Amino acid sequence: MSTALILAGLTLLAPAALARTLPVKDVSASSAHSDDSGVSYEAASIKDRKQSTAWFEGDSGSGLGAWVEVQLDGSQTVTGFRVWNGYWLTYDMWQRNNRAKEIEVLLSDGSQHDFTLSDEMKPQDIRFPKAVTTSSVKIRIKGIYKGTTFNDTALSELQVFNDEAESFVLPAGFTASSTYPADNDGDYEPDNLVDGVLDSMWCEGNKAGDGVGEWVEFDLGGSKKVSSLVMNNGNAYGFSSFMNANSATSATLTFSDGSKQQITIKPSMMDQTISFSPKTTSTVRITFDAIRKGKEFNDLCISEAHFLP
Ligand SMILES: [Ca+2]
Ligand SMILES: [Ca+2]
Repeated sequence: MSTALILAGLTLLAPAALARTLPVKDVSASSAHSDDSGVSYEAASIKDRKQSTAWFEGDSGSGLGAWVEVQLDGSQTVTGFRVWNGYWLTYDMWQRNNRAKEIEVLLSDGSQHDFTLSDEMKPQDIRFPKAVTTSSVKIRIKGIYKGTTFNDTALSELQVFNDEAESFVLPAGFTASSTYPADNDGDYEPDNLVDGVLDSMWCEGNKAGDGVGEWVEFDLGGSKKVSSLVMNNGNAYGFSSFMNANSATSATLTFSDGSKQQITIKPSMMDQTISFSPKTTSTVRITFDAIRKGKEFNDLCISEAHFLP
């Protein structure tokens, strides 16, 4: 991911990482594409917490001038946004469809900011030169990177940020016992646990095991209070994906003073909050003690996980 540096197994979130994700109330677009089988790539797909679903403009050309707009919860201070450029279903489909290059960002006060996106299948953080106050963020496509097969332009996901502290304990970095190697669907690095996206995940990469004994450790970037773990267990892309991969059913939390607590995890991809005895700690390691086996893949995946104070 563009927000991460990977150093000898330690994944660090970039220091300038955007901080608090702002809720989006509504999404609209100049047009949306429907394919021959009736599948629609509507504007709402840019805000559904899935990187594999996209808004596609439905104009007759390559999409120059097409726009998508998110409405925030009233007037907000905004410092930037994160965009998943192109169609992230698979790396192959990302290459075959257009990606946005030059974009014009229009705010509710009528101001306009121009940016150039890079042509890579990584979430991109875009910062305004200084904080802006706006109730909406409209992205108009001014230039494209051409796909190899199709002439439609896609954006898969968008998050809008300000610089206030995140509502959860945002980790400074991660270490993991093992990580599944990147493939045509993307990567499985532990920073996928805190990207707010349900179909990006950390998966353990121990070929011999089913996930029992594997661990992921959160570096909290200093001493912080934690009292619960919010999780989307397994592969939370959808029900069949969830059933196909391993999910966790119990784990041990190990804190920086060496103390431990055991937690029970529901084998469900839905949001769950697991409370434990509050602890002030600089690291939390989650070691998985038991799993529910998937039908197809014998790897343990976790889609989202973060600690609340
Ligand atoms: Ca999406
Ligand atoms: Ca995720």
